[in-house]
Amino acid sequence: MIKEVSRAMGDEYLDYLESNLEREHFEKMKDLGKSDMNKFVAETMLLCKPGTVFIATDSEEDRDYVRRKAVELCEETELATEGHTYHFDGPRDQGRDKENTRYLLAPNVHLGEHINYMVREEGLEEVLGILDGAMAGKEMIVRFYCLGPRNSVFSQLCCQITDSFYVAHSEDLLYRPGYEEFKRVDDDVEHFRFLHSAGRLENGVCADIEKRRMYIDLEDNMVYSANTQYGGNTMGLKKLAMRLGIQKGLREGWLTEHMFIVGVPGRDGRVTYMTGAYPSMCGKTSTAMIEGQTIVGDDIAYIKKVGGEVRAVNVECGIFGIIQDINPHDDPAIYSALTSPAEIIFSNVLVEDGRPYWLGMGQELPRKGVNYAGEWTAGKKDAKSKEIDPSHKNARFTIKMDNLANCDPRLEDPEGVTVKAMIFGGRDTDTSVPLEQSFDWVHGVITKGAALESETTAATLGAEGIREFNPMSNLDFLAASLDTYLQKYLEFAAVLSKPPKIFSVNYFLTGRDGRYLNGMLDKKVWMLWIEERVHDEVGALETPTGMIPLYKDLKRLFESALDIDYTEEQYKEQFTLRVPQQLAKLERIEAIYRQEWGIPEVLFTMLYEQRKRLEAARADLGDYVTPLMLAQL
Ligand code: SPV
Ligand code: MN
Repeated sequence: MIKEVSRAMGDEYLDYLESNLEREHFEKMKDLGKSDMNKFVAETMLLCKPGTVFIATDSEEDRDYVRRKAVELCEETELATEGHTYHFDGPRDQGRDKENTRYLLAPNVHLGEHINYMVREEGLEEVLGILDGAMAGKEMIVRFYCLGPRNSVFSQLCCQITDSFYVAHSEDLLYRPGYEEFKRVDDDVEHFRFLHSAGRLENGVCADIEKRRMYIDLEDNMVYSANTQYGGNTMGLKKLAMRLGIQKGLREGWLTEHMFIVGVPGRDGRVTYMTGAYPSMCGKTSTAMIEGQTIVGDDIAYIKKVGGEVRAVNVECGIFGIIQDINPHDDPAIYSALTSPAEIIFSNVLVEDGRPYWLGMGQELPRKGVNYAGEWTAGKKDAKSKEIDPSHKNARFTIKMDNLANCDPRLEDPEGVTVKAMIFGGRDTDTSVPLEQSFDWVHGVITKGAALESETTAATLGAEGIREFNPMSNLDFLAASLDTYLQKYLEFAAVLSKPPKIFSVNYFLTGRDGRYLNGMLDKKVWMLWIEERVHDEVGALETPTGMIPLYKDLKRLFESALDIDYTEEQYKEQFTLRVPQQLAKLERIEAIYRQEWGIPEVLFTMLYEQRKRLEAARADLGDYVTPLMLAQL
């Protein structure tokens, strides 16, 4: 086991590397000059027993090697357009596996009802056992990256070891190179380490899926991932690093959030930056890509207080985005990027004749091709007699941000961008209005963030369409108990004279006939309203749950932004307060927090006050309260 080896080897890791690495690779480790990294690489070699080892620097040559090997080893296949490749994960490996993703904790540490964890010693024994010899006959790749812009207070150094060239290639597109950055910093700078092995492969996919494990060792800033290929389980720097980032942020007084960052255009050429947290597959990337805006990030943000302001950076510099429903009408910017020559990996799409196809792409799909389930023809069924979609709902694309025409010029700004608004959104078919501002920071953190619910999607394995509690859209990644997370969140902006304003959005509200009440493009109007609201340029109507837009402002914005005649009837239906549903939600949320320990009392006070306001509105105006009724009060 890693621990025993380290005791036996004392300071001799570099000697071990010298004897066991090819000269060229040994020189790279020697030049790096980091004893912790020597130890990590040597111990992983002893544990995983790879056939060969490739140490990658930031050089174009090394990036090229990774790209080439991914194709040579058939982890990726070239498509007709230059730079495009595709990759398939196994049929049972198409999303994040929440059940087998666990924190490893000391026996006396508990993180509450909603977080998956196990005793550290047991978890380590199990996962190290699985990884023992896992790279036999394979090449082990060692990659150094930097989360956040380089040379910044936000920079977080990471080392990824993997035996998958697809994983290494994806991370090369998604993260900033970090070899030179590692070289530059002191030996004791905190870093995150990730070890992944796809394990035994059969026909190019993981053969031992039942031994799929993602174990996060919070004590050691280290994550183990085995017997899986799907990006969300394997790319250490994505959701696995997010957990280590959450832990570090809570310790140091900053936030790691499941948020996009966008620049929204306003009057006189100003750009207002906002962040938004939505669970996976709820419109986060498409909101970040709205036409006219500039994108800083689509998935993960580090958020810090700098000089009395809230500032954010994109942890990543690429997108691992959902491809379904990207078409020239709804997402012209991404569609155009995905159909132009550039370095792009398509995963779990349908491929026919060298071209990628996906559901909702705005054209008819071929009736045959190849997908993650093998040769595919329309109507093909799986072992459970369920029809196999041509492309998986969680099929993805991986692309560097700077390939996008709307990439924000401040993506690499070491100071980040100033956040004026934070938005929380979920997949909620029956309760919340499409857009609402909270009364203030505390009301927003609690009733918009901590009370967020959303229906499950194909981004994680398991049933879809089930309403789940998902505070800040971050529940899957929380590396702390809910009480600690909430307390720190509330405190984060308490000292600021102008904290970001908090909003909620809901793109999925349905009417009585079950049809969505909003079009895919309406979110552009919501973003523009938020932009004006942040600058106090529009009024709002107070409701028991927050502040909603006035009809006249939405009418103006629908017309100017989308050339749509937004009717009063639509406004009324969309913005009617559904009191019974709101009350039921409060009850659900309160019951959840009552099960936890140490939840800040203010949460219960806020929920209680909201309930009282709703009950008063119901007594005066009935179950369904239109904006007009409220305006006439
Ligand atoms: C998500 O599911 O939230 C994603 C993709 O952004 S994954 O890498 O699977 O986390
Ligand atoms: Mn995500």
